[in-house]
Amino acid sequence: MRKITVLKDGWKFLKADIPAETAVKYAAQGEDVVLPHTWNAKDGQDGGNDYHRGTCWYVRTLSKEELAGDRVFLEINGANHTAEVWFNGVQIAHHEGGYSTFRAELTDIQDENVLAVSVNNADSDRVYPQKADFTFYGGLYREVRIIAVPEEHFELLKDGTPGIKVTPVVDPETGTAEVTVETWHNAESVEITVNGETKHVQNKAVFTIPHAHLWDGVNDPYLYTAEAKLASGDAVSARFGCRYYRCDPEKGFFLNGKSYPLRGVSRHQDRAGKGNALSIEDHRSDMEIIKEIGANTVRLAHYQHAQEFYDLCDENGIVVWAEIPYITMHMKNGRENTVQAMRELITQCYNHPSIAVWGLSNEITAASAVDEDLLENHRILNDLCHHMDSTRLTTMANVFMLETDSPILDIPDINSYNLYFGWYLGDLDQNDEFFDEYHAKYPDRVIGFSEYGADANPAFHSSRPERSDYTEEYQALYHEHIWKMIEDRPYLWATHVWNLFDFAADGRDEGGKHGENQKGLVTMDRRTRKDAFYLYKAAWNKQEKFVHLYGRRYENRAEDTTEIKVYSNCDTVTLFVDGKEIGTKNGHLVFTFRIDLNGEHEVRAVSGEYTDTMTIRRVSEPDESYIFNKAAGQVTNWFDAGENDPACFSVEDTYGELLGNEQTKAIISGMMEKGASERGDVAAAVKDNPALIRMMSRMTMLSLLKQGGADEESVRQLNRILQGIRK
Ligand code: GCB
Repeated sequence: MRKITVLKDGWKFLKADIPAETAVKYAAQGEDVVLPHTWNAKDGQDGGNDYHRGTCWYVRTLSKEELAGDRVFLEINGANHTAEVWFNGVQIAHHEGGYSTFRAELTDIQDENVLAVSVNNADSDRVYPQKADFTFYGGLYREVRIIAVPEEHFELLKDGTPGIKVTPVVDPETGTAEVTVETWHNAESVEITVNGETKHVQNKAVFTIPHAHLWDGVNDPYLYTAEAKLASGDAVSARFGCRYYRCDPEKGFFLNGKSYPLRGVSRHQDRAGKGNALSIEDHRSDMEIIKEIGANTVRLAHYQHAQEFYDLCDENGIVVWAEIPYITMHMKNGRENTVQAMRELITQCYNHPSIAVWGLSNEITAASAVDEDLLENHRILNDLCHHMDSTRLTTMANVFMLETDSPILDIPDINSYNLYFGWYLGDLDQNDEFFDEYHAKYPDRVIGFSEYGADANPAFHSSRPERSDYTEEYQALYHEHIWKMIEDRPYLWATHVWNLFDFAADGRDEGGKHGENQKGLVTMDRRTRKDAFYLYKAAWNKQEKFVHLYGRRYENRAEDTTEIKVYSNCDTVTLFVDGKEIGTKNGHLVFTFRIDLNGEHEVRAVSGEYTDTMTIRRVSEPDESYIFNKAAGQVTNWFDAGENDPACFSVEDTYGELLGNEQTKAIISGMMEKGASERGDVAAAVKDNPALIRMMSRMTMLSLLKQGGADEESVRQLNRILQGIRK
């Protein structure tokens, strides 16, 4: 028999970079902590990019009884980024990579034993991630377990393997699934059972399931179980799904032979106040929100997530993009770490039917050149994926600046781009144009939309939403555009909103919040669903009919008439103001009305039995609390360019023109540097990317400043300086 004990409490935590003996000696002075735990739950979420990154210790005593068993293993499911494990004064493990499971055997067990684990999230030039737009919470933030097994047992050490590998291959013609089950153990023979049939083999058995019950995404995520047992009593099992899929460059994703456009969201593993130390209830509640919005796919960014979450995806039919933290900046010493992370990801996640693709990297060319070392790293990872798994496709998420003829795009099986036109840079239409051009140029390549989004703080509102104003209304407008863009391009194999949830990026300081990326459709505490959430819910959720009034937090409006929008998956919506019927609209997802404002009004949207009500009121002056950038927000026509002397430089010149003159270049470079640093580490690292500079060069300085949230006075000031320099 196998006995699993979860080591939840009894830990002492020491926030000190000290030798193992010292940690053990002074453990009693440490803080009592309960796992899962991160030491960055607060300082990793409050901005300033100053959260504690270093070595900390977790120490626990273990009695002989807790370690009873013929062979005893320690399992750590996530220690970010690097861990060393000491048992009774001897180092028994060193693990690099903060998101995967690893194990070590505990030997020489005494009556009283001491386990000491050091975890380190400091800078490194070999362990990913180092440059990325999220907080690298340090800690033992997932379960730590003791696994006691008989002498004869299934393999536990190799890359955190589950000891059992199930490969179902479905024949589309007959619906028959051929299921290969492989196991690893130190025994002569194993008993393997699948679908009521049992075989005794050395380590590998093939089963045939006629008319297999398919794992059919959200429609019917049916799971089978494979069980393996040794004579000693040690047993392992794995759930699996019978399914097949393909990607068509013209028609997108097909699941089990039927068109199944993948439309969904991305997720980071963190929460307000908790960091990455999540409970199973946190995982479940995230899954409930994914189901509520009606997504059929999730990109589990930017690293391996908890096994519990992949399980939830299996159970709920959510197709997963799984990836390793090879992100933003290629490190020449990091190759081994990427290979190990990919080996562990595939070994540990192989059996999950929800996973459709392995992601090789994310925006890796943002802060690195496409050179031979980077290409070779990708080829090695791509080959490794195919070698370890012949059933899944590889992909990568490319940064918008990557030229579409880059040789890196030839490496993975299918392509994807992260585009933020209409947020960081450029206009919304550029998203449409990008895909149209790509698809026309490469009609045989499969392309997807791996990230898009716009930040919104639900405190900020406007009737004239603009890019970079951080209003809920701009975010909604942005997504209305993108949703339509996607609808018109069925060839996109998958699309993932960045992000379902706001998440911590301690280096950020923008949009009225410190340390948060606010592109979420839901706030980091999961309490507020921003308006854009309901646009997608209307588009995707076929089960739960609803009407949602947009703008409920935009209560005070300084205008005579105002727009009322309703997001709904019903066909008809009727609007009432103060009980009086205003009108009925037939439509699809977005229903727009205009009403007069004079005083306080109760607005009610109704479709059959579904209804939503809000209160808004006419105010004489704009409500200041709704404006993020107060200085810029107050000015409607905030810069009158007519006065400029064309013989001299001005903010109306393009960024490129200003970079072309030594004097003006010196002036604007400092300003741009400051702007980038407010958007965190990544923006600061990316700002010198030549392709980005090329794109920005075509934009006027005025539009770049506006986008960066510059106030009117500093724009005028800069303009005065530039006007003093002759062209
Ligand atoms: C990206 C990155 C993601 C960031 C996002 C953003 O392209 O892949 O990690 O969080 O942009 O919000 O800037």
